[in-house]
Amino acid sequence: MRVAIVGASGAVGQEFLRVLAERNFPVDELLLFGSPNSAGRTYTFKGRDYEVKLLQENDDFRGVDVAFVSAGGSASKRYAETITKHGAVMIDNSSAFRMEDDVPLVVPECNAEDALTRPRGIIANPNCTTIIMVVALKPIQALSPIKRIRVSTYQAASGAGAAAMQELQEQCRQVLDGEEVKVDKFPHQLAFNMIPQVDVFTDNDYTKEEMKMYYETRKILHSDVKTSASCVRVPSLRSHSENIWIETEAPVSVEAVRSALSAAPGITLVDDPAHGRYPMPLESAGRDDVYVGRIRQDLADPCGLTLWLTGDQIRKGAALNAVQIAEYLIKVGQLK
Ligand code: 2RA
Repeated sequence: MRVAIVGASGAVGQEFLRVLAERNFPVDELLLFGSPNSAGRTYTFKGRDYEVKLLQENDDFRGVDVAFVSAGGSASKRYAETITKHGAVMIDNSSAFRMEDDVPLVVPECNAEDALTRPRGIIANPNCTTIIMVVALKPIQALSPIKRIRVSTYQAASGAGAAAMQELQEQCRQVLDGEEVKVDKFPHQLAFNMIPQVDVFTDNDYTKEEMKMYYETRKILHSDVKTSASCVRVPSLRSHSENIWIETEAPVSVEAVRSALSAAPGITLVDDPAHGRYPMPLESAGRDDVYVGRIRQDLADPCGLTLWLTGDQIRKGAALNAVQIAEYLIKVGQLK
């Protein structure tokens, strides 16, 4: 298979290389693309060096079977035609196409079949916070439809990219060394702080990140569920966390939820409060699964449940989810 990675130097681009190698994805030929800043760099994949080519409007994607794209929304929009015109399946990590009717928005554990119909050759990867939430909610939805979701996120620096992770580490050092703290990738100092803003504010005073959770969840779960999200950037390095309150149509017991989640793909249940066992971002960082715990009845709502989860934003929240979509297409014979 001819595989392309667009945005190869970014945090997600680098994770694509690791995930493809670890999962032994059938790569016969690999092409790396990037901006003028990253063109010319070399990266190693399975012992071979590959040079990043400049992404431009030409025929470089002729013969490419699948392109994993993570270079930002404007690059995705600008180069979608270039990437797909010779038949490549474009799996796009940006928000550019997620809510378009003719672009499926896919989390394989929830709606893999949606990937089969893609008139524009594009499949969108949802936002990381949505992905890790719906993986945990899908098995509960099968017990009783979910009417309402309230969620507070605790998002790691990794969500803002590799340079932002670096900035958090630098800021920590600057604080500890008594130096001036430099702020560039975040709206405020993140070190020893929390910022109740991820992405920009929209007209209703929710941020774009919060509205993504509202709209994307409905599209993936094929449901008119309403989600009210508060998204917060916290000073952890990678792996997002979420506290979720859901309201189901009929009451669902904690035991039924635990057993559904234990049997569900992509989830590790860590829910043993008596022994202080619950998911934490340090433990889920670098791992594939979404970790779920603290499952309990909502004291304020007889049809309500509360749960806590952590999931690696770069992995399941981005690169791994995209690769799993491609693996599904191979399984059903839509990618050779
Ligand atoms: C963030 N969700 O954490 C974003 C990345 N897609 O900033």
